[in-house]
Amino acid sequence: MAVVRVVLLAGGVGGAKLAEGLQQLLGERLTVVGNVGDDFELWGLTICPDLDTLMYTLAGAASAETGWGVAGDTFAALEMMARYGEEVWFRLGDRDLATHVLRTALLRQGWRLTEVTAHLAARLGARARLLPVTDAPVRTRVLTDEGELAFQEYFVRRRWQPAVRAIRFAGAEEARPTPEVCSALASAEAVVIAPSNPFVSVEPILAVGDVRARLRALEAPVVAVTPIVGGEAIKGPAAKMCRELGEEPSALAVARRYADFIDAFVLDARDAALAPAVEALGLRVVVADTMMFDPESRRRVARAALEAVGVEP
Ligand code: FO1
Repeated sequence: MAVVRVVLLAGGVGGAKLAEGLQQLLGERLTVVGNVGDDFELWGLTICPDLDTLMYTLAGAASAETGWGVAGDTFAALEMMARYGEEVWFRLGDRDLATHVLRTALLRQGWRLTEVTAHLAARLGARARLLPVTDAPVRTRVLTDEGELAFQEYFVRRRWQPAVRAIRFAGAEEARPTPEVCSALASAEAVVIAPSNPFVSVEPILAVGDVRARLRALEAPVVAVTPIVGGEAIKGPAAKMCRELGEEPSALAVARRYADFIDAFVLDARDAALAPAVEALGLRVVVADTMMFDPESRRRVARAALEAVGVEP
């Protein structure tokens, strides 16, 4: 049987569910390229929330309640930080903390983020390959009606309440996708765009160097799975951001944002009426139930995405 290699571009929680579904079908033939725009530094530690969410989910170690962090984690270190008078709005668990301590130590020894991520993910037991899109620092900055905020300040501290006026990815233009990302894309039979937030999870990946141009030039088909169903985000602020940035929140709006580099689009069954409008963008449409709440439904959505680009796992 031919070896099928698939690359998934993904943000955090929503992307991780599809990553896990694809991993069930493809195992090590799956490469997941993660967003680093929401990375930040806290107490001298390098924190990579989306890479960690992907890693914990692929390794079966993610918290089922939140989708991020480690299952069964405790917060003793954070309680101690609070006693020292530190702000503790970012809930770093004790086990999760070990990830950040080790990552930071290895980076200080000169490892690339790509190498650190591969090491941690392999030791935890992820089967798919996990790659940061770049080893260079890229930081998502959200311009709101309360001024410009670092991504986690906007997302976690302010619970995505300030109205968004614009978003920029500091460092993305100068950053380059890693050689590992470039060769994974070049040898992929298909590329899948996860149902992650287009504005702050997928676009910071596309904004790194020439990633978007590479996808546009790719011979292999590219398919995106909708993150918006019935005009609402499956999770998080995607629909709210859409409205604040002057767009109608819909799966069609997402398909339009990606139309220059995708070939196919997976619509949710509840949005089946949008199929002709998405097809009019020149895209092949597959209509499926896109809800992912257990291993079986994750596998089902993964299958729909592969079917949309004619890949048989
Ligand atoms: N998200 C929250 O809403 N609150 C938190 O306290 C929080 C802590 C956290 C710790 C580690 C980690 O890897 C992720 C964490 N997240 C938290 C999730 C995260 O920051 C966002 O979901 C992503 O950055 C958006 O994709």
